[in-house]
Amino acid sequence: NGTGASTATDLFVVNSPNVEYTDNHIKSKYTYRTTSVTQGSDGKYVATPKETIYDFQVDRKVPKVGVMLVGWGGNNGSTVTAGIIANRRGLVWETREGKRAANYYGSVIMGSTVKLGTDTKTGKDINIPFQNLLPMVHPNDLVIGGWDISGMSIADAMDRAAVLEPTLKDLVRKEMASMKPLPSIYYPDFIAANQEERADNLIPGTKACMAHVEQIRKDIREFKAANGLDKVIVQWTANTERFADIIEGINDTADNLLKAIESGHEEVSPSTVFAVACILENAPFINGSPQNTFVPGAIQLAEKHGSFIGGDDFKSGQTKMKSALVDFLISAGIKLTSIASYNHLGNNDGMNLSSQRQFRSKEISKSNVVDDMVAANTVLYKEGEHPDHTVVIKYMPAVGDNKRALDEYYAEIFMGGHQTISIFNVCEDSLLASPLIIDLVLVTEMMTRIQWKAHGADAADAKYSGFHSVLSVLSFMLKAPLTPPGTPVINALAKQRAALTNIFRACVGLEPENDMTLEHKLF
Ligand code: NAI
Ligand code: DG6
Repeated sequence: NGTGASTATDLFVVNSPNVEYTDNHIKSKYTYRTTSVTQGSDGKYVATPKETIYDFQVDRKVPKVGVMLVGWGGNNGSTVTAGIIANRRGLVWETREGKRAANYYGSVIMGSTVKLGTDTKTGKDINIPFQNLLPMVHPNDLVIGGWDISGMSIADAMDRAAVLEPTLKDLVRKEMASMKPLPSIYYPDFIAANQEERADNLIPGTKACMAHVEQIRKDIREFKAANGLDKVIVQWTANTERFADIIEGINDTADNLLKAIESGHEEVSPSTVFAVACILENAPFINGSPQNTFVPGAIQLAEKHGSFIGGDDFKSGQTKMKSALVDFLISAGIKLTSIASYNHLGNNDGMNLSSQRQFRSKEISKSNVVDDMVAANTVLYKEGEHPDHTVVIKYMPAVGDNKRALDEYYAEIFMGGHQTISIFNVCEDSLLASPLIIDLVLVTEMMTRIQWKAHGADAADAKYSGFHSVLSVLSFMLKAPLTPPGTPVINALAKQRAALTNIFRACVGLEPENDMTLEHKLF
């Protein structure tokens, strides 16, 4: 139990013989119900209901948590920092539309609710804030730090980002002026050449080496000690890098990756060096950008050390809309035939992405987001058939962080007809990404306090384990969800949210939200 730990006050208790509350834990015995399917030689499926019983154990002590952002001085880094300070201090500021108060809109954990159940008297749904489903860390309590290759204070970085209202910036500037990013590693070949000018805060060396890994580990340890933290979670919100080549003997296994870092191989990216340092330090590491930070060797290393990793690429506006809309169209039986996704933006992210190799990383992560929904509908799509899908990104300095995203969805409807849906989405990119950064921290931290074991004959001897190192439960917030090797990727937004909600519900012994509402249908 660390310095700042506190026990969360529960908003509800579960009244069930399968749930036990102790001072330190919530324990649940949970029956996981699935359906096993086999196909006979006649082509007929046989579906067999299956039950697996798990014991879950949730640590109720809420730890004191630090977040270290790689790319702290960027638009996302400075905006999320100002946002947390504003919330912590309950700030209110003037805008031309009147007063505005700090909020956590856009955070699924802080801004949305989940159904707890149905009121016995009125029959109405009782909904509670998502944050109260389990004893979670409050974002106001997060201690923020991080690295940036640009040495600007986070206050100056906030001005450079040009995202927040001047009146709000004035209220947080003093506190943020004392926040200085730690020097970082810069291997120029991985990000656009147009970023060179801001690289003035560097750890010496321009390719991977163990000294870089050790420096990052030391930074994490020192940040933890200086702030009396129980845990540190690290997130990459730095520039999009180009993809690293996957090379046999270099980054294909954990041992090879460590050797490649030792020998200074040029194909190891800065983000992979950060990931390796975090894995070795047992600090969860989340990749908010699209590049393949988690080369096979990095995933294997995380598995070996039981360290949590998650990624890739924050799913903020255009793609979040896409993973909801495509789910709607295809699950409604409408045959989506093409998606044209265009956007332009004028912030530093846009400038970096104006370089082809960095754009390519983003193009990949933005393009694969409908695959599972298409593959699941064998009525509309033949095997291998796929809607056309184009992704265009243009750098337009004048619009700054106010990204414009235009999408055209073209579909085939009943009897050869067509439906065209056009979307024009305009908003500050960093104001969408910041709450995701918070959600990723809160959920990741929570996952470090959930353990499970199979409930069987030898259950008494069985030890609890953590979830798999690759936290696919974070996928609601990410464009190209990383999943444990060999497991399916789910992009459909509603399924991603259901997985998150229902895993949390299982931990307190509640059934999944099934939306059948039979109580209102069978009288
Ligand atoms: P930004 O360009 O404003 O910030 C990136 C920061 O990273 C810069 O301050 C830069 O100096 C720093 N940096 C670059 N390489 C570094 C390194 N090796 N170590 C430490 N710092 C380094 O970009 P922004 O808008 O904050 O976005 C950050 C990342 O998040 C980008 O990769 C972007 O593609 C990704 N992203 C952003 C979304 C959004 O809605 N804003 C959504 C999805 C992903
Ligand atoms: C332009 O596409 C810049 C990108 O960094 C995006 O703004 C970012 O990836 C968010 O994309 P989306 O599709 O989730 O809105």
